[in-house]
Amino acid sequence: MAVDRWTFRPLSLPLAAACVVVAGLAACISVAQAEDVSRLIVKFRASSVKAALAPAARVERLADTSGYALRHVRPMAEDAQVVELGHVVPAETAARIAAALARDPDVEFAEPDRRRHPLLAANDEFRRAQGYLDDTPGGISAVLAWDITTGSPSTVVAVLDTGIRPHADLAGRLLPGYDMIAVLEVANDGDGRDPDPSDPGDWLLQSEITGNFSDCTAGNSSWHGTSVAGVIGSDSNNGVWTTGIDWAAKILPVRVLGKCGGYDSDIVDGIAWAAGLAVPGVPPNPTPAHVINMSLGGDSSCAASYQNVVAAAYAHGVTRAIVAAAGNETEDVAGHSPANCPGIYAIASTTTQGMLARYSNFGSLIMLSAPGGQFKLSLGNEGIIAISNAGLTVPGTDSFRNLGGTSFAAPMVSGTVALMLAVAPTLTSDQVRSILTTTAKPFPATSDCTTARCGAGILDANAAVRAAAGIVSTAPESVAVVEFYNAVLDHYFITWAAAEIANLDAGNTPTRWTRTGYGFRAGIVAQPSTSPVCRFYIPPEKGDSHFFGRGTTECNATAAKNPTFVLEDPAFMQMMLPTAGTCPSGTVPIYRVFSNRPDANHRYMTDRTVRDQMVAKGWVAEGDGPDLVVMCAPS
Ligand SMILES: [Ca+2]
Ligand SMILES: [Ca+2]
Ligand SMILES: [Ca+2]
Repeated sequence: MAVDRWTFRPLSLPLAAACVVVAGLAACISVAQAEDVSRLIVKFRASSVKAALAPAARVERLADTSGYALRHVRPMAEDAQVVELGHVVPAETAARIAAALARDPDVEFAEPDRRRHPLLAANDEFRRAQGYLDDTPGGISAVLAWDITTGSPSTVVAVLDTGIRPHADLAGRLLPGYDMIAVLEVANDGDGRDPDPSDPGDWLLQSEITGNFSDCTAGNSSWHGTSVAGVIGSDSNNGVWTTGIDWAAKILPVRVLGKCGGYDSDIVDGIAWAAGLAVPGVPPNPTPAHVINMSLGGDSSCAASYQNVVAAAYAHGVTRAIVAAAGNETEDVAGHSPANCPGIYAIASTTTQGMLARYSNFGSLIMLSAPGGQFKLSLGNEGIIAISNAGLTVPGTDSFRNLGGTSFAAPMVSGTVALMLAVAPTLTSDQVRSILTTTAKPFPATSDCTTARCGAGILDANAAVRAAAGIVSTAPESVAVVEFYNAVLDHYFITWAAAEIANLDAGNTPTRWTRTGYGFRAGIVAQPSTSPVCRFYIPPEKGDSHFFGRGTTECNATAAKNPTFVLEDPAFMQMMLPTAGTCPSGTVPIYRVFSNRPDANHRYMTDRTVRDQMVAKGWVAEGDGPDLVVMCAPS
């Protein structure tokens, strides 16, 4: 049996491990989902034969008899009890669990502990001037989306732009980022590439309009990256400055634009780095971006370097949306890059009335429109009010500006995708694109926009977020388990928990874990046919590892033989067990192999060929029947 073998701990995840130990996985998933439930309210019958037991003991009995992972949290008024579920589940699932528990003779009633929300109305200073956030035909209805989520700090949005100023309304939101500008005269910060993406200013004096800069126009610093970042994710409901679309996501500033713009070589490398791909001479990005915003462009067809990097970025798996401004030339976007590149979300700009903004590019390559303001209007709802900097050349104090351009339409989409990923972190890029286009608001009858000119419609953040949440709740009982490998330790590890996956992807571990590309699906809510798969943490002095045991028999045996093992979760997954080594229909066999080394490790997989390769390397197959099957996963 594998249960008494010592193994090394495959990873150090202080945050995740801690929350697993104390509260089950519910606390580990930093996804704000208004429609998800982690607790129940249970009232036991005063007349029951178990009434003499303490509430915690009655909850334990109820967990035993029902098969659900339940933990007593605290007593409530009127003798009701707050009871924690093992996992965050959709409200409908919680209702089913509650209904099942209510059938227990000891239970008077059981119900989901739902969260109620005020209709969030941000109190920021300029909120009322940010009409594009409103639920109007030309607005993005973010105000309604915030009743579902205001975002997750686990989501990373890269802003490839002029760099960033540490504006007070971005406090706590900025990741370190990188300055990807290699050419000194463009960089304007005295050096080439460096780890500081601060925006030193991109002003151009008339005397500088010569040589490489002869096609540029003299002007003051734009602080463009700070404004774009502010549209996506200003600190919100903090009473000052502006309201962002996502209130929690992290902004990853990648500086690619300096004086007179930026070079493709830097922008392409910026995309690669933001997505988590290797860039020669640049340290790896520890926090790859789920969304990449590029409010930049120029005249050309889509260059091969962009096509390559966009495909590679999506293939790498973290990045789900690469969003680009369509451009401000009142021309077909087909001639403007990178918005015209395959896989890039090309965003046109509409007015508050739902008209195509008079500067906006258009055409059949536009995916979607979003409000982008109009140029040269005085302060008012028609502009995009965004945070900025008061410096005309070098940085000055924090400020705001009234702006217009497709540069500000694109971040509306980026911020919305961040909200979508907060409620549905596993959405694929295809799903994100499909949701955004199918939920877009139709162009008003009076609009000069058609789907041939302005894309599928006007961004509807509310409908998109609700659709994203719906995708989660229609398939709640099966999650993707991701396998990681650590080449230093030669260890494997599996998890489905979003926070753990993000930590591992981000490299927040002493040694690097990478995805193997393998995995399987797992149930997380108990069904009559399933058995819990427990997750033990083996303390450092005993091996420092994780072990996943199948069913109550193996889990109990493991705990009995190894009292120092920490039972992180009695039901990390819910799987079916094989009968005489045969899995039921609708499931696939999971194989388990043991490394058979002092630095013990287990690997779990569905691929028999991979299993046999591991066995050929000296690993030992464990399981039932002639095929040695350990458990059965949803197919
Ligand atoms: Ca530099
Ligand atoms: Ca720099
Ligand atoms: Ca604010």
